[in-house]
Amino acid sequence: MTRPSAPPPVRAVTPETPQLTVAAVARRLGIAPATLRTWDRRYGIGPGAHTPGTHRRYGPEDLARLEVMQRALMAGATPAEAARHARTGATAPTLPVVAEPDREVGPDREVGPDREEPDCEPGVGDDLGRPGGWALRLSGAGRRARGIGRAALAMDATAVRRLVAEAVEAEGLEYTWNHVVRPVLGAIAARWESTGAGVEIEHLVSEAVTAVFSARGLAAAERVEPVPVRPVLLAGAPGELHYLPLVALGAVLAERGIPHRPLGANLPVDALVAAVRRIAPSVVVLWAQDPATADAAVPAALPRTRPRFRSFAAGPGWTTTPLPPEVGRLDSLRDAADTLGGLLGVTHTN
Ligand code: B12
Repeated sequence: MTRPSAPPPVRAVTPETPQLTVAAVARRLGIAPATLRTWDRRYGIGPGAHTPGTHRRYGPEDLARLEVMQRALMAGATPAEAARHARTGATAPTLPVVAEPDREVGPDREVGPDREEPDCEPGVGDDLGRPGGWALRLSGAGRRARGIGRAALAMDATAVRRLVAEAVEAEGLEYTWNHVVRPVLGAIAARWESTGAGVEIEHLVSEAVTAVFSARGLAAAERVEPVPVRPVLLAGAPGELHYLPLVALGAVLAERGIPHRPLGANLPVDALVAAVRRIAPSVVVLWAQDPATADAAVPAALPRTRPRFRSFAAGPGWTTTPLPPEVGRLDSLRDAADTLGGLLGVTHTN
């Protein structure tokens, strides 16, 4: 029996090689079909074998190049930089987001040859400048938020998590929460409001942020000498599924050495009461995002314990709910961390 003289080339384009349409590739990357056409026209990142007058079809190598381009965009490159990167065939972009701190890269620094480029201005992934559709409107946000927006639209959970972790590492928890995570969440919510689409993206980003902030809090708890005070209890009000801000608060408290017990979203009243009895906290913080879950009966149901604890209502839901004077209000991550730190005698300089 004779053996074939050489194995067939691995990436040869044969009639069986999958050739994807513009729509299929756009779906896969989470970008607008118009953006794909723009990348082709403007940067030459298109199907290798496209003849004018015929439908574009993308093969595996074209797709690989687009993925390099997209990774570069997620890392904060402009489309022109990302395209250069993709054309040179590099696989692991080393991009300015590492060299340039996010806080120095305002929107003005991002203008230039790509200013009119519809694939990134004014919304990430926007093809027509309309709210909703493919877009996440992040025009005032920095490179990190825009990169996370792109990764989120592509539903690339690993990239979202990595980019959030990089932001925390470089900029710290508070900055990342206020200037990277919140703008992305706001943009996702705006897209949902105008299109009704994207709850899955909201979930994906929430999971990634929770994972990164929780891991950071855990690492801090092992590194930072704990302050000898009773713990802070963090809970989402009954019926309330929003809890991310308390995840952020938990991580910040851990960095300040303040022990806390995170009890998650939607904690039933009887469970909250049982937790207060068992933990004997110094402070209880109750998050309500929605006025419908901001029920004054919940803080009122908390048992009177000795030693006593202070309770705080946090989140926009409580804004219109009348609360007894002994229940304080917390307005922001900084306000919450500083107020609790002050109460517990933990001073923090920043
Ligand atoms: C992430 C998210 C989710 C996640 C929550 C995951 C989690 N583990 O928390 C999931 C997917 C579960 C979810 C579900 C829903 N959500 Co939702 N969600 C959001 C989103 C995008 C962010 C929420 C958040 O963390 N906000 C906190 C910060 C980011 O809000 P902010 O306005 O920037 O900050 C203000 C304050 O909160 C304060 N602040 C900021 N950070 C901190 C930190 C601390 C410690 C403190 C004290 C204060 C503070 O400062 C700001 C000034 O007020 C918001 C949109 C948004 N931008 O808030 C919608 C939003 C809250 N959701 C909304 C809705 C409608 C829903 C759903 C009903 C349907 C849906 N879209 O999926 C469900 C069910 C909710 C329920 N029954 O509880 C609406 C609420 C509308 C309303 N009633 O007011 C919003 C506003 C989206 C929208 N524009 O329509 N959601």
